[in-house]
Amino acid sequence: MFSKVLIANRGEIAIRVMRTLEEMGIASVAVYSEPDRDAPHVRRADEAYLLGPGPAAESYLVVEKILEVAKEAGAEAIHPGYGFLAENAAFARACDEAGIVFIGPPADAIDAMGSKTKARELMKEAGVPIVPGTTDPVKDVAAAKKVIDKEIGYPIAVKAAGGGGGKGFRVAESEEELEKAFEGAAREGEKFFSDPTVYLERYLPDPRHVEVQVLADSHGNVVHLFERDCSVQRRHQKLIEESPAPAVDPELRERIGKIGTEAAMAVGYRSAGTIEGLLQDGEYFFLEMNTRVQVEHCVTEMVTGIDIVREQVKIAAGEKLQFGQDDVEIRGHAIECRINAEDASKKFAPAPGRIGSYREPSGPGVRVDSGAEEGYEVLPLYDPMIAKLIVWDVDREASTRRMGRALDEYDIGGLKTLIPFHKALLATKQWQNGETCRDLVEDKDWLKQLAFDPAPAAGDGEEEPKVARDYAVEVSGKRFEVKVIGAALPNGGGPAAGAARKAPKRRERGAGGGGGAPGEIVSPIQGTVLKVAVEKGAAVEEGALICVVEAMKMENEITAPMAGTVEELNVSEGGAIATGDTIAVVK
Ligand code: MV4
Repeated sequence: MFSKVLIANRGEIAIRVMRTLEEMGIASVAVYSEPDRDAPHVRRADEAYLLGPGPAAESYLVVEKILEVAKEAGAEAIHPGYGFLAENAAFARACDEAGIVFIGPPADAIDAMGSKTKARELMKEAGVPIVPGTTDPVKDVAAAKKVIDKEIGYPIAVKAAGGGGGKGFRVAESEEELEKAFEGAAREGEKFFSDPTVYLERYLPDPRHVEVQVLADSHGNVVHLFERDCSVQRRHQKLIEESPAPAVDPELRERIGKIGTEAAMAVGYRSAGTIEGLLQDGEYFFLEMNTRVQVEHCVTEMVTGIDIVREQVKIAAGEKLQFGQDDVEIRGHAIECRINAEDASKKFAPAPGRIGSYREPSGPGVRVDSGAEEGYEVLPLYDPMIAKLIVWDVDREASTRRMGRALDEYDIGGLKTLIPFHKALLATKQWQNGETCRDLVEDKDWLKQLAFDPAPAAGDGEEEPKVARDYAVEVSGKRFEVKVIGAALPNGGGPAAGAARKAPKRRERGAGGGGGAPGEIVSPIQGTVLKVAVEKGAAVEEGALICVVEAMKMENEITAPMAGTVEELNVSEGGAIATGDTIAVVK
């Protein structure tokens, strides 16, 4: 098993992965962008390293930098989370070449499923039912007209071959709309995936989005963890997910589960993956495969009791699945609501900003996977999903009630979130009848009732004066936490700012504000004393080296806060030291 894993992601999923790693006794390495310096995922990790500026293209997507950090930190594996590099075959290959385990599928499986036409062809060959349509790209509108007239008919779905998740997806109700749909899909494919290739599918009028979670190890074992229904979505953004799917009975469950495992076997899959499909009138069609852990994996964890991330890590380490298909049981019903910083009454417009008050729901059957906290700023740079609220109860009705209760308990002040939308949607007849709610999420009048009152701004700059303050410092791009004890400086910069100005290289930790006795040097970190530079009774200059403490493989110099005599010295070379210990007293 690995001893240290890097998480190439941010927010709730980075924290989600770290939780599992901690339970497995594996150290976690976070990476972060400049605006994420103080983000919860950074503080949650055992170590953290700066990648670069805010834009993902300069930080979370920089393959070389991430691999460099993994090597420097000594991480044996990388978990990509979802989004960013999770389905980037080149990244998976670069990890292989660098001798670092990519916690995910083989790069070839990512490639095979990344091309939607190739995936359809593979699935067709494997006997997996696909939505009727083409498995080859369609070169132009004239060619499209031909196949539609001969084989598929209208309405037709035009989809980008490099697409997925609804990007590059257009519908033509009739031949008149074909050209526009074709060009729209091609343009979007070019824009998002640098590939204007499109293919055609019969457009199903009112399907349900039903997907199957699979796990495959490197010893040929494949199991499925049943299905999730993700039909409540808007502009292809899933909003609510649940397991089991309301429209799936035990017989259909077994059938689509088998489709899932067969699809995984057909691509030589390994790790956790999802087979997305459409369910229409009891017929199930393969749509695409997601070769990553998904946002909505949690509902499956709640009904099966299986930690999907833990299985991913074990599989990546070469372990065998410890259970077979017959051991997997589905129990009760789980629902997930995505808590996005968005305003549903304004076409789900992103609503970034600073969170004021923040209180998470808890109690029986409630799980919150969050990347936010009080004072956290939701940045327009990244995904507006700040948390996921997941509940479990014995059945769909009880689970819905529990979700309502948990949403009521959830207090997020200072910005607009989807909490009111979720409350309203779960209260509708459509949801209670297990409908897809497709019209509802587009219904302007219905959404208008969710308008927010003009909210007072979050109380900025009203922080209480603190005796102890936590600061983050970066040394060669690696992040350390420093607790500085003492009152903040009147200029508001805080003791660390002053210390940093005075001694850019030799940081004066724990000495800045003179907390406790003046001249008392308190250890800001936990570690091992590598070197003691002074003797008891020695005269020292301000800024003189007292000792060197090694923590997290970095050497930290502890210096004298003022000139004087070393009256007390409590450290010796090779000794252990804890945060808050008095190292020495200089008078
Ligand atoms: C479809 C479809 C109808 N026919 N494909 C693709 C991406 C995913 N976000 C939804 N997608 C759809 N693909 C064909 N051939 C309808 C959808 C669809 C949908 C499906 C189930 C539940 C809700 C949906 C909302 C929008 C689009």
